[in-house]
Amino acid sequence: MACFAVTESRNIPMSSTVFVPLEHTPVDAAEMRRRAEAFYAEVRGRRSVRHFSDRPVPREVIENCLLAAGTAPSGANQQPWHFVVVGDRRVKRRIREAAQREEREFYDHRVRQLWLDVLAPLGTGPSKPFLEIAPYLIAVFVEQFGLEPDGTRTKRYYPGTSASIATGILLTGLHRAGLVALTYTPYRMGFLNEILHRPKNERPLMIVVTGYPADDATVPRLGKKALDQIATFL
Ligand code: IYR
Repeated sequence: MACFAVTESRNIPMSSTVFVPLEHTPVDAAEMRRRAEAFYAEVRGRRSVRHFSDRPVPREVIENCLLAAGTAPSGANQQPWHFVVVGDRRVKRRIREAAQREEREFYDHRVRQLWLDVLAPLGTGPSKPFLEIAPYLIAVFVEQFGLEPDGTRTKRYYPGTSASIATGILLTGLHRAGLVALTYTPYRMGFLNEILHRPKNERPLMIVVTGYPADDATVPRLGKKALDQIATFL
């Protein structure tokens, strides 16, 4: 039976959600400091890696990282994300070919000198061999709107924000598990819907390339901003 809260002027239907006690283990301040420090030490070692080994990765590791990603908060708890995990060689090859077509267009015609200057320190170019070498490509899709079987569109709240938070947790999980990853955004990504058979209410957000690093992997020497550059305490 529907439940109503009576206000002065109208009846507001209340959700039938069951509220349960929060499960939360209190931590004292010293332990909290230790944990926060340890977490920072752990995540500061994460790097975007473009040189992968083809060494296979246990599928359960990816499954657990995706379950962790799926715990992310989302607008109205709609969980507006979908992850397509590509391990199949032929599909990876098709993605590489399509992505390189887009990147050639980008690097040859679209990119402005300024952006080339910004990208230059990363050493990127139109060739993307890692898309075939890495054991898994995780294509992240954002559900932009709900699609009922009869074609009706329903609203999604903050879908891009929500899927991005989930992807952050995914990246942290992969790093924690001992893998490396790259957040790869081809210049245009529409080809991912076609190759991976995703419906038109889903927009590709990025490809998370993951696996073990190549033995001779290198990364650019880059810095991160200091705390006072990224945060203000009032
Ligand atoms: N998608 C291109 C260009 C590129 C864009 C950004 I923003 C980067 O941080 C890195 C690369 C490529 O991957 O080469």
